[in-house]
Amino acid sequence: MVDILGAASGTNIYGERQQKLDVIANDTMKQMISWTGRVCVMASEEDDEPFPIPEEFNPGKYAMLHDPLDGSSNFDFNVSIGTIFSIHRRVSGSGPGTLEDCLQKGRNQVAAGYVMHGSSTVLVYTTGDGVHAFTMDPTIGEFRLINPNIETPPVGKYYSINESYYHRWSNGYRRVVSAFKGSDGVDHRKNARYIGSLVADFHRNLLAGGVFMYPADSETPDGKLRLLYEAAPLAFIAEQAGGAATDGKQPILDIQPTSLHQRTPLLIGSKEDVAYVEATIAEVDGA
Ligand code: FBP
Repeated sequence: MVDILGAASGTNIYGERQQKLDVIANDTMKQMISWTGRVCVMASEEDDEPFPIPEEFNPGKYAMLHDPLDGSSNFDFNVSIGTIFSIHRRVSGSGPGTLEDCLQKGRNQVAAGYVMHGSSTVLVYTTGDGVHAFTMDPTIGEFRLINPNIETPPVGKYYSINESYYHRWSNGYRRVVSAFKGSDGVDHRKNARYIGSLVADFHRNLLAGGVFMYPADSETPDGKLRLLYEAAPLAFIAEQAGGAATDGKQPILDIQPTSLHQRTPLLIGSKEDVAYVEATIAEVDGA
């Protein structure tokens, strides 16, 4: 427990100062998974390049992409954070995997999930057959099934967006957020919740219904969140739970990745709420 909080010495490919816990989590994921014979390559939000599994570890048939610890601005303050993973079947031949195995559309995922490190440790995953949640029972050190076949309400209670960026938003997003505050009467009114940890904000909306928005804006023209490590795995879960996930224009799962660390705007959650936001920004900002 000594000396694990605060910033590490390095920066990641985004120029962000890595937190010590980022590095510990990233190393732990690689140490625990790379030798299992199940994966051929691992790609992490914290590593510039993919990590091809060496021959002596019997590279397996899956490519694994992960955000070892999401919610870095909350690490030191005991706020819920998460670990996100996305699994694809390899497309390259045998042996150590390649970048090609990582740059696959989200629609090709065979599994995706996250672990939320909060008041309890919760694992949520899908393999394309519904979404299931488990809680870690520390008395036996095992995850117990608590919520099988999760379905997200089509219209949700919450909206989640960092409103301190209001001045950077398009008029479309300003219209949406004021509608959620009741500017057009009660029709779209919702309660505001923003933790600043994507996994925690997503998990609440997955269960209670709601919409999380991290749009492109004047300072982040491509949005902030990472397509392969954050948006695509959560989009697979959202769609499997009857929700939706888009970049404002197209489903996240249909975006063909062109680089390992590409960002995307993200609009995710209850199906009708995502549709309402998309329709409003198309009407106000133009298609
Ligand atoms: P990392 O912590 O993995 O870099 O993730 C990005 C993130 O922290 C998300 O968890 C969260 O939704 C978002 O950034 C918060 O960004 P902002 O502080 O701009 O609202």
